[in-house]
Amino acid sequence: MDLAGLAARAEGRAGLPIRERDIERILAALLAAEDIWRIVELAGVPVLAVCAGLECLAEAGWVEMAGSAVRLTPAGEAGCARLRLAPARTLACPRCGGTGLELGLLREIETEFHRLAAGRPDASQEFDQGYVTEETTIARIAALWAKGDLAGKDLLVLGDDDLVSLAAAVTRLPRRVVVLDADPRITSFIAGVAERESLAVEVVPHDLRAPLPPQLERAFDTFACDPTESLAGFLLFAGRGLSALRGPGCAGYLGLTHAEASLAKWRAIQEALLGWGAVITDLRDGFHAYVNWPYVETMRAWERLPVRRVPGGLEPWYRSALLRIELVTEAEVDVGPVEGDIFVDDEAATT
Ligand code: SPD
Repeated sequence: MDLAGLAARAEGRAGLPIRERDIERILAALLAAEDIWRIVELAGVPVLAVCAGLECLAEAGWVEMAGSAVRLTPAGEAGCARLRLAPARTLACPRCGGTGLELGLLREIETEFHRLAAGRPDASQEFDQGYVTEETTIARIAALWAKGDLAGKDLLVLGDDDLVSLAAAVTRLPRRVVVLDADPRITSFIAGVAERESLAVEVVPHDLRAPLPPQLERAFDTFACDPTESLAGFLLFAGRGLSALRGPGCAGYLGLTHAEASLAKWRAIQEALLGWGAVITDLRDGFHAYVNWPYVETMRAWERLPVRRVPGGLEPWYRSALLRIELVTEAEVDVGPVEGDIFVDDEAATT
């Protein structure tokens, strides 16, 4: 089998960058799993690239679909052995789940946060929402704290279906917490909980396609967000966040997947961040785990899946890296108002 040729065929079909190494990753995932969502997670390749790769592998006789399972055929198994491919492994630490953080000091906060988050709004497709597990939100807070970006700092949260603003405020560590969101269900939920629980959270209804209100520019030490993953959407969130920072030494936290972002997109993002005066200081792949959202059957990738199965149970398949960036110069961001859809590009799968 010519993997490079197969990758080129898959790339032509999907209209996405797909390399020989991506096909190897898909094969390694197939050696470890038969469930399509687990294959996507283990492969670490955009969902739509996995779909195109599996289609081409099936045409080559290496893969077959059996009910809801996706399997290597005997020819595929023999081919993987010839290529000396090993089953994909996460090898995540069982104690921290791969975050690298000990949450001991935050366990009480986590219990409190579960109580505050009860009754939260469902993830809405209109805003490309899909929130992280509550343990992940607490781990994100722990990451900010451990890096000195939480205690005594002014924190801006841009888009907050993850309820980071509430988790931050409940620690009573930040000096100020401001949250922006375009979804009125999210802003009223956060404002309601904050008022009921006497938490200092300032809630500002705001659509990030518009520049920040002037009083929020250059006013924060830290920003946090989990952007939509189209290149334009991701850079919009990152650019608005950077323009909210006071200057060098201030930091931003973002989530970035492999499920909707090829390494070509990762590169474009990293180039933009460098150009804006920021560097990536920390990158923890697979840090964020997401709760399965309720609109799988209407999301963009559904029709292209080789087997259509709604992810079951509580086991997350959608994960993202935690990126911490820090300004080393004044932010040099010039992102004006944006119109129209910010959620879809060629690699978007879950919008
Ligand atoms: N569309 C459902 C999943 C949305 C998750 N958004 C966060 C992506 C990580 N940046």
